[in-house]
Amino acid sequence: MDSTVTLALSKGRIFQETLPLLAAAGITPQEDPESSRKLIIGTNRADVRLIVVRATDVPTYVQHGGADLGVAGRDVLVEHGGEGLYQPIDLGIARCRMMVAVPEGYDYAAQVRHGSRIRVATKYVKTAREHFAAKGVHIDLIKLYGSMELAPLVGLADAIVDLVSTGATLKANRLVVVEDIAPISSRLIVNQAALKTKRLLLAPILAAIESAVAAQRAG
Ligand code: PRT
Ligand code: MG
Repeated sequence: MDSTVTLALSKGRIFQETLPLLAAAGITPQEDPESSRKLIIGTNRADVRLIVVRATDVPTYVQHGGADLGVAGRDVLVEHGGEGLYQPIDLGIARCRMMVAVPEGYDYAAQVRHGSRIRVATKYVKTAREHFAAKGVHIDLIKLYGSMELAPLVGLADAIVDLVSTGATLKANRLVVVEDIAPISSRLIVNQAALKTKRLLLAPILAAIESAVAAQRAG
């Protein structure tokens, strides 16, 4: 039986904010993915390794057993659908909000009142579909892979659905929030089969991360 644990992470904020939680579980990466080109990173523990993948690929790796554990934003998990994943812990990291935003001069409320079709650009297609369907607003969805903020500025869309943390990006592009869809944070996700077959290895790691999260929350 495979006696190693593989944790999938994305570079950037998720990696940085997961580090202290791993430290609490006694796990220290041997390299920094920002400076290393390695995609598999060893840790101080011979039986624990990290893999570095795109944020949107984390649930896919964990679902199919390419990794036993992963850290992914709720935004990414909603789009993935969550099949094959156990999602035991809200880590409370990489916090932001999923929002609807429009250009400063666009009268969103009036368009909604008149029952107009609204052109919405987003990377979060499922989230957007569900949000506007629940409101009974008809939309034309334009799928993008990044820089959603640009779409309304060049007439590609009337509105965007995107993540906002400080609001600086919206402000710099003269966009304003018109709806707050949901708060977002990252969760620890676990491959459902690994949870059984690697229980002895995984249980102490999950418990340590869970108490580190509780301690962080208590301040
Ligand atoms: O960047 P890349 O294309 O490689 O992938 P990614 O954007 O999927 O990864 P990454 O590392 O940027 O984001 C990983 C996770 O962090 C996301 O899935 C979210 O759960 C979470 N997170 C938290 C954020 C933000 N805050 C955030 N502000 N993800 C993205 N942003 C972007 C947002 O899309 C917008 O373009 O930052 C911009 C807004 O920031 P403010 O501070 O100007 O409001
Ligand atoms: Mg990004």
